[in-house]
Amino acid sequence: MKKSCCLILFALFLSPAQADKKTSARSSKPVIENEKKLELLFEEKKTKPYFKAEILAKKLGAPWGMAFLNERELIWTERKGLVKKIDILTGQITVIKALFKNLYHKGQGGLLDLALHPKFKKNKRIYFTYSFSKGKKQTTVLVRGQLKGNQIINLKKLRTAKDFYNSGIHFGSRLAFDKKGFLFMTVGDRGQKKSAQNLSSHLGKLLRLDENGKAPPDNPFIKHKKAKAEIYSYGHRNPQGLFIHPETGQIYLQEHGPRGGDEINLIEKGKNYGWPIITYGRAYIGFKIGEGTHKKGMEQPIKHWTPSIAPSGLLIYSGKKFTDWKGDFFSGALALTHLNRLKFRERQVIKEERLLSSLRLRFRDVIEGPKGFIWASVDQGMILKISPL
Ligand SMILES: [Ca+2]
Repeated sequence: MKKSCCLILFALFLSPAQADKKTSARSSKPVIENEKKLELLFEEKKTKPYFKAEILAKKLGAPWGMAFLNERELIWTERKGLVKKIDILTGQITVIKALFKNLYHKGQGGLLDLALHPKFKKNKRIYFTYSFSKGKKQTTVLVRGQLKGNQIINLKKLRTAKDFYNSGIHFGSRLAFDKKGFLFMTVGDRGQKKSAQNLSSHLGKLLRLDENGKAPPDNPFIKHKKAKAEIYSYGHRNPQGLFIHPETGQIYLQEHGPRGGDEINLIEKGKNYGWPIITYGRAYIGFKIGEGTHKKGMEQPIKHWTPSIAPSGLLIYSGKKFTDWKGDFFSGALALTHLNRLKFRERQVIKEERLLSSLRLRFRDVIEGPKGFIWASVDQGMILKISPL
């Protein structure tokens, strides 16, 4: 009421021509009253492409997974169990009410990734993964809810990764939809190495699910009596990066190795990615794990890092803002605190660059926004915007 009175008074002070201009601008596109100027954190002016990193939001919890709801609003999870969104033009942050039952927020556990349903615009459905506790044990679960106003309603558990263990580590997990509408979900080995090779367990696997969390009938182990029907690939340690290429449909999964041996894998249906039988890493106390780096019937990564960078979110850039970076892989690095960039030719890395390493930030997630800027979240409680200079 007050606002409209002010607008009328304001309009009275304008000449008719000005008033018209104002009205037409308002009707064609909403006017942003206070477009927020972002705080500059870093400028790269030595090696091309020149770019800058600015702070979209700070003093947050640990932002884990992010997605754009539309061109203006970015939603994210925080590990302690919060969901928030921000208007990227005004900087206004809104807490989204959501209740994640039995959330285990300790060690590496907590609220993890989120993904919007491919038809989110119509159905407002959002999927989340989190660490779920039952007694003294925990596992990773998948839930789905609906965004209504500023809350998530009808939260329902769709999938519980079997089995439960008492361990604060290796929950995974990332979510990604493919073009056909199937949902891929990574689950870590929970520190139970052998589980990654055991097809009757969901641990150390990439799962392929329908929109209701069920195994589609063409999954690779659907007819295998003792195997979990949801499994798509196995032999993974702790996959915290997953990206499905929007054009080629190729699935890339990124996982933490032990000491050394972090990997990016190009995923094929039903294949074994080797953990813990083959790895380029060693145990933290130095002894050898498994049988070496290669074995028949087990897949090789397309990239591995020793020493470990501890890769988290994964993005293959396809936007228009950075033409030099088109097709490049961006990985958030936690332990070695940088944004990792890889350029591939065929399946060979021809260039690796460690961006923003002087900031010493634990990069958790990295996504491309609708306009081609790159957005990264860091465990220090910030979300950054990366744009060309
Ligand atoms: Ca492997």
